[in-house]
Amino acid sequence: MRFSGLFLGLGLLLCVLPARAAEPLLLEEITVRGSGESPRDESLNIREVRESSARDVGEALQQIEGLSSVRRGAIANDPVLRGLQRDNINVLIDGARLHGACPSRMDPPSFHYDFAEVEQIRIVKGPYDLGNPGSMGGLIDVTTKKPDPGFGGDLNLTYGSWESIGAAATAAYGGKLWDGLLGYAYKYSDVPESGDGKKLTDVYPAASPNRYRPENIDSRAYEINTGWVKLGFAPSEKSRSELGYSYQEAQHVLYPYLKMDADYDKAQRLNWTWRTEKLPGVVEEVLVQAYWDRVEHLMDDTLRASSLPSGVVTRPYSMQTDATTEVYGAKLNLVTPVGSQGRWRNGIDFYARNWDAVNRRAMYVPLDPYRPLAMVPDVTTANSGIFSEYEQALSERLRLSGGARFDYASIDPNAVNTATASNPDRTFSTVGANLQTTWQATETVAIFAGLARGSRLPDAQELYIDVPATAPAVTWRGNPNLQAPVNRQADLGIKYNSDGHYLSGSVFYSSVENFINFYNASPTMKSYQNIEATLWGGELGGQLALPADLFLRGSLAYTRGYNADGHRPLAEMPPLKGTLALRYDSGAVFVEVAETMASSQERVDSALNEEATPGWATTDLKAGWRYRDLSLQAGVNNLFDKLYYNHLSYARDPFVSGVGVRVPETGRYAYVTVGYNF
Ligand SMILES: [Cu+2]
Repeated sequence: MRFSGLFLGLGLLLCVLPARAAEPLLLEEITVRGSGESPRDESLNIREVRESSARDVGEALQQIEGLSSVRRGAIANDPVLRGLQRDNINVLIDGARLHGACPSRMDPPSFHYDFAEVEQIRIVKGPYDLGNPGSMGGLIDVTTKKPDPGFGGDLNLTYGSWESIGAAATAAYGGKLWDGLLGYAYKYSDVPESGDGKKLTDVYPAASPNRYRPENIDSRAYEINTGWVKLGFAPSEKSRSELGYSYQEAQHVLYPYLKMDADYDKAQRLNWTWRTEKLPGVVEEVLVQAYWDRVEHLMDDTLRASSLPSGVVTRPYSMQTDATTEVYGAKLNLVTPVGSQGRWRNGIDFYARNWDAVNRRAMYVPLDPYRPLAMVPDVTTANSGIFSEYEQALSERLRLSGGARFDYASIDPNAVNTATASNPDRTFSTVGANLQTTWQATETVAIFAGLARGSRLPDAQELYIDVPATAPAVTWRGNPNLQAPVNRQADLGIKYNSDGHYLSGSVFYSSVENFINFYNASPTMKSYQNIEATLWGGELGGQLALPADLFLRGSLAYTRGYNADGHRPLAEMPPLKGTLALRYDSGAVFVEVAETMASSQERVDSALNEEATPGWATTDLKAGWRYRDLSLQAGVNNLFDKLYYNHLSYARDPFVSGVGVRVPETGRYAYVTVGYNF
């Protein structure tokens, strides 16, 4: 094994170099987790992101109980929160909306930035975020790094199996008046192998039109360059203005789960904020924000057998989708203190999103091959919202908060397609509200209860997508009459927190009126419908400091989804999943072994030909060492090279890229990371 040398090297270094005095970093984290966060709020800090060996933010988030992800290739994990995904949850960056362009979600929002930009990720489970429109199932908000005072920087280099490389460098200067930050990241990987030693691109039967052409089976899986810059200006200690820009270009991203691969994704983000804090007695915080982002995505089947030249295929591809999405938005938030115990937060916000996808297929109209078709017909969504929430401490131990949010939105398709005659402009009014209480019952036990209502807009794809096909092939068409779903949810949580350990448990029940469900409208038509759905479940998580610098961490999460109209399970629900990890951490050296287990998922949506998935368990091993500004880390994921399948990570009918073909998870993955921080 090519890594044995590196591990030996790491082992030698550990023996030779003096370890730094123990730093109770992990203990501090446990204390923060235990006391600072209510059971429905979670966060992932940069240490955990860095340590996770995950290839993107979506993958890193999986270590939080209640979060899982859909993966369609070697990268580009799409987060799922308590069984809800896509627009059912908000995935934001610095509070700004960022959407992917691909109608098959090859490029989910969290794909468009690099780890090295991230400081912290905040997660709100359930519809308790009123500060943004559309947090119907919850919120995942990524906070990017700010420069620390003085000169500083970071260098990180990861090398792993299948020639995977993750390299990132940032340089920053933080002055009294001005600060700035520059960053660059590069990611690359060949095609990973699954536990049976086969490439993920080598899963198709020899006769499948979706099989990779022989010369592409062993090609690169992705190559991504990201650059970013941030400028800060602080005219006083209490106010700061920040302007950030980032550009990311992904090339040659393979999606064995789908029928096409991405030629490129080009993502630009521009974000400006101005924040003033602590104007005595009047204002606790004022935030003004304006942002813009744009993603271009091109995918085709050039690498597959379906694009081999034939009577109809006269271009390098037989199908191609050229997609673009653009968002601009602004918000104004104001937090005012009320007495010594109250806090009143108000805000207005606006965003507009345009989404356009043009599809070209050789075989769609035989007499006019490659005729462009408005797949997502140049749709503009404009949303304006206003919210108000109030928090009051009733006693030292009891806090109460509540608020409401109103949104008005218009959605207008601007291009003509084969469904245009029935594509009306739509308007939506949505309401969100919640009532929450936290009761510190004893020194160590806190109880949380919440009632909330949240909503979201149907997206342009669910309303207007048009991919016509000649029967018996299946047409994929939006439903322009969809209503906005409304989630009514109840949450109960309990947290036990004592010196060096905590245990947190929560349960939720959610009833979604007009849940948007993908379904079989007829044997030759797939579309979207509003249904009544219920979801319930819970999470259990905890960390425990043991003697001799040992730490135990465990988590368990379950979600059950039910389609009350169809009297069957909801599609794409994660199975029961848990993790148990034991870690030795002296502050300078750590070693961790983690076992991740998922049960089988038998609850499937038969109407979408969803198949049951067997359970699995994998073992991950990692070790790290820190000396002054230098850190070294190595690990092996899926140590025993198990062949297994993630229930969520394959495309459902009709997008399933070959009858009966499922793409397994990756096999044994070994990596080494070197970090230098100054
Ligand atoms: Cu795509």
